[in-house]
Amino acid sequence: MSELTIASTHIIERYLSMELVRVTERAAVSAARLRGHGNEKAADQAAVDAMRRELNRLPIDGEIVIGEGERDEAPMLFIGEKVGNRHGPKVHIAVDPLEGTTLCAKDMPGAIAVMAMAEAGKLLYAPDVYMDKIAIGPGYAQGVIDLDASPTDNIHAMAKAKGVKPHEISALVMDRPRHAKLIEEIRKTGASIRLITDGDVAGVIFCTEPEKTGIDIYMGIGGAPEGVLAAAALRCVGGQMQGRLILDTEEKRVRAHGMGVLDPNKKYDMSEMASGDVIVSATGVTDGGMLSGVKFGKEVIETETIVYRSITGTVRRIYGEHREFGKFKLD
Ligand code: VTB
Repeated sequence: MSELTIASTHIIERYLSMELVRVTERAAVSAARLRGHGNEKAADQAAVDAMRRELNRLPIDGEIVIGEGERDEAPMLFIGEKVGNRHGPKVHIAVDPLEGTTLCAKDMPGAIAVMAMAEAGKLLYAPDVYMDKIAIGPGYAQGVIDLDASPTDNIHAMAKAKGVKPHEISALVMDRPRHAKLIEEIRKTGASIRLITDGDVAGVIFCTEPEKTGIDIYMGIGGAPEGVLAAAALRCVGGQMQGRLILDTEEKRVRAHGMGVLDPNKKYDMSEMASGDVIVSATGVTDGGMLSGVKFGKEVIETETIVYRSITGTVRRIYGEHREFGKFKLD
């Protein structure tokens, strides 16, 4: 068993883990009230409002680095917005108040409310563009996978590292026309593919428990904000991930440059996307493979949350039974 020495000056106070749970619980309950109503915008807005209100109650001097978009396109939780009561540690925050808005609007599996908090400067300041990503779970030698290798080579390397044949490897890919070639190439190796319609934060996290989820490797292009959130979670439990921002227009390159991305082709390693002490919390909105969705009872609202902390590698699953419904109302 490994021993851990934690320098008290270099960590986020651990009680903040529970505070993050409260934040994602509130966002999830607010979004879940609009589950299955076909209105993505309304569900997202409800989650944003709830998350923002709770964040502003926290004893932190926080800044959103991954949020709903840039200031001019997002009235709330925009990149650069200050949150918290300002009486606390300087922290940077990544939020996706409703990851999988379509999943929520259609009441399909896998919508979650998710956020990460780290010491200031430790999360990648990523614009809201696409990111090419590859990820695997813990227990493999560093460098098994490489974003610049072909999908065939990555599947073969993964099979070798796991001690199985390529057809025993299962990849998770988002079901998008842009992935037609990727899917074709993976299938040629004999590996199987689970296609998901949305929600690749959970998709990446699935790789950390292959025995449970059946997923060994994540491949393909999804959102950059979701990439940073997934990297933050993966850092807490181990695993490997690489990502590259897709800055395919001059406008995107200029925007990214303004946020500190000096090399538009840079391949980011997991710990370049999230380093230092990171806490990640996610609460289920709809039922999914990772988390149960919010259950509304007459007397009790039930939530399920998973909270990770990188410095200790602790993962907690917190089942909440909420009896005081007033706290979910926005004042
Ligand atoms: C991606 C993915 C997300 O939306 O951002 C996707 O990372 C948007 O991609 O998990 P498309 O433009 O291809 O739809 C999600 O699926 C949900 O926010």
